[in-house]
Amino acid sequence: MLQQPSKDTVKHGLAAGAEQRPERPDWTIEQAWDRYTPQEHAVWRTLFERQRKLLPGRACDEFIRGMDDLPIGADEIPNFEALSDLLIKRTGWQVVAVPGLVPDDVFFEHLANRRFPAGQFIRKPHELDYLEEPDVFHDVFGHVPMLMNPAIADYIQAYGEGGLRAQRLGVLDKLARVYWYTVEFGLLRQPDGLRIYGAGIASSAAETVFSVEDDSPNRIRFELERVMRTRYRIDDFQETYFVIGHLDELLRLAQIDFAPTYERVRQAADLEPGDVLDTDGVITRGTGRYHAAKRAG
Ligand code: HBI
Ligand code: FE
Repeated sequence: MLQQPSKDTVKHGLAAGAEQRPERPDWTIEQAWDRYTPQEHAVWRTLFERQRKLLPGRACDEFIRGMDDLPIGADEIPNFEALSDLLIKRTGWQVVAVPGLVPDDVFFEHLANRRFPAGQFIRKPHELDYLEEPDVFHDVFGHVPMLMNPAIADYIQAYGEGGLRAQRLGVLDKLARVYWYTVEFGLLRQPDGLRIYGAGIASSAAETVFSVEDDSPNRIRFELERVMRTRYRIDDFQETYFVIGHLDELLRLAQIDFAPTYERVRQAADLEPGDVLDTDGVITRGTGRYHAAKRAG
């Protein structure tokens, strides 16, 4: 058996999904907001309060502002229609409910059309720190505030379009790494320090602190080809975080043709999550202590 991982992460594995048969071809379901129980709203509150204390000074300004502007609070699981009403005015995005992980092509099709598929369910009280599939807390608390930002909004749409292309080219694993190390686990260099913009971090109490304060992980300047070559961990904290200088960098990334980069990356060897290269723009060289201790058991 796998050891129970200690972090609140979600397993966004490749070729995911599909143990249930969808009723609709796009896999959406009703949110059925009225059917959440008081216990489910209470789980939301616990997670929300915990992150509310941790994120100021650790999450980027755009995340905090996005959260402030949205109808997201401690008291109840947000209503997707209310979120969509505001989001659509800001950046043209909507939030739709799905049962959990959906197949890659279905996921990309939604993103390409500015629909963010959010897990309808919420984790159980005994799963506060770890779950296998993205739930409403990860998807709404983690992702939706950044969808209020025009650069991220365009970037995630481009990822959906690029995902369909990458599938045809047989390089989806490479593109998925870019999503992972930006949208999910990205850090941003603000004038006042390194800040979180990735949803996988922002929805995790322990990784919120680990990613910006611990001396264990590497923090390396984001570089497209470098990131495409780098494997990632789905069941524990990242060994390396990639840092962008500005959210507009993602916009530029959304506009370039990845095809020549895929070709170069195909020729190059994959890198392990903790590798550091001479050519890297190293911001902090991690001690590796956390993962070394885990490997030692
Ligand atoms: N489905 N609901 C959901 N959320 C995801 O983040 C997701 C998914 N299906 C596939 C997937 N992610 C990844 O495999 C792609 O980003 C590559
Ligand atoms: Fe996610």
